[in-house]
Amino acid sequence: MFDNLFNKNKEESEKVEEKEDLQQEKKGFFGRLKEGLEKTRKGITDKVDDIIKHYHKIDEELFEELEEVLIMADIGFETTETIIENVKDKVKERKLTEATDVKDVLKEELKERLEDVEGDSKLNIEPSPSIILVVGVNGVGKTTTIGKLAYKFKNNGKKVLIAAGDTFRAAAIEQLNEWTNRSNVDLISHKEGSDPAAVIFDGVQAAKARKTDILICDTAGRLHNKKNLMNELNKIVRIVNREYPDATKEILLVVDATTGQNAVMQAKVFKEACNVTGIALTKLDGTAKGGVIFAVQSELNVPIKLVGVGEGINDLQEFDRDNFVNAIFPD
Ligand SMILES: Nc1nc2c(ncn2[C@@H]2O[C@H](COP(=O)(O)OP(=O)(O)O)[C@@H](O)[C@H]2O)c(=O)[nH]1
Ligand SMILES: [Mg+2]
Repeated sequence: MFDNLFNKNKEESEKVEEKEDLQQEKKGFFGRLKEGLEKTRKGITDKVDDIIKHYHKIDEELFEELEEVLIMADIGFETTETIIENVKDKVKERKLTEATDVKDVLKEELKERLEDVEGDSKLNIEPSPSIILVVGVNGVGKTTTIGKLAYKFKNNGKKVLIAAGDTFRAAAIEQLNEWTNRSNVDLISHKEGSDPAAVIFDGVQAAKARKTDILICDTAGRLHNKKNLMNELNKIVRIVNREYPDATKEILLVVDATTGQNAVMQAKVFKEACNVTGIALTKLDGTAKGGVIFAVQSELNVPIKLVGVGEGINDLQEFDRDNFVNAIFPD
């Protein structure tokens, strides 16, 4: 009888879990994004709303306060200046006078700023075979992003292989091993301290032999010696170009949104060293400084391709500028 009772409870708790999964599903991508951007939304929209309430009519001081909010949200000085100038122009052009009208113009302007970049916001993975080289300083979320990507690609029916190019710490290889076990994809690794370029070389040979669709390469990100790091990256890029000339290539730079303007600086350093083709902005869930996305994109002129909004395997999204701005400024 107790057994029965226990089983019944178990069944019920399984039902509850199923329901929670379903709710999670229903929340969907936009819901997840909105949740992930909650701090940024509070930092920007709530303050913008306060300003609008305070002013009623549009005037110069309103713009000054607006500017302050954008700078506080780490949109960056230059980018903020441009945004404010353009909003002012549009307000004038359209002969708007009510403070409440400013919000829509600002929203429109933010979307346009995110559009203003060369290149596509889709990852370069077609046609197969393709290779994604993931670069960025330590701790920004490279390995986590690779784990999430591998899972996503695998679920889309792709044949995925990962190369553990961060040979600097044994823990980095082990961490990748755990992610690959979760998504059931293969991993090419050497022992700690070995030559990262040799790992990538082996990864490419294995990808060819196994007819892999997408090879994702992790790399080390020690920035205390910028020159060495950049030499190492150059060597890896050379090997990839030589050994896998026909593969579709993506050099994905990962930057951490919680570091604010530092993310912009890091991105500039990496862009100098290799031909970065896309940016993944991580940890947006942990910061009110999500506005840094505007600074990164406009100051680098490299498209943002992915955003990380949590530590879970599903918390990586393809970047969509309309969704992003709508999540910060819900109607
Ligand atoms: N909250 C949050 N944490 C993240 C995100 N992406 C990565 N992390 C965490 O950031 C830490 C460093 O990530 P890791 O992938 O090891 O960085 P790496 O050194 O660049 O490979 C880990 O604790 C991750 O769980 C994200 O989008 N949101
Ligand atoms: Mg790592």
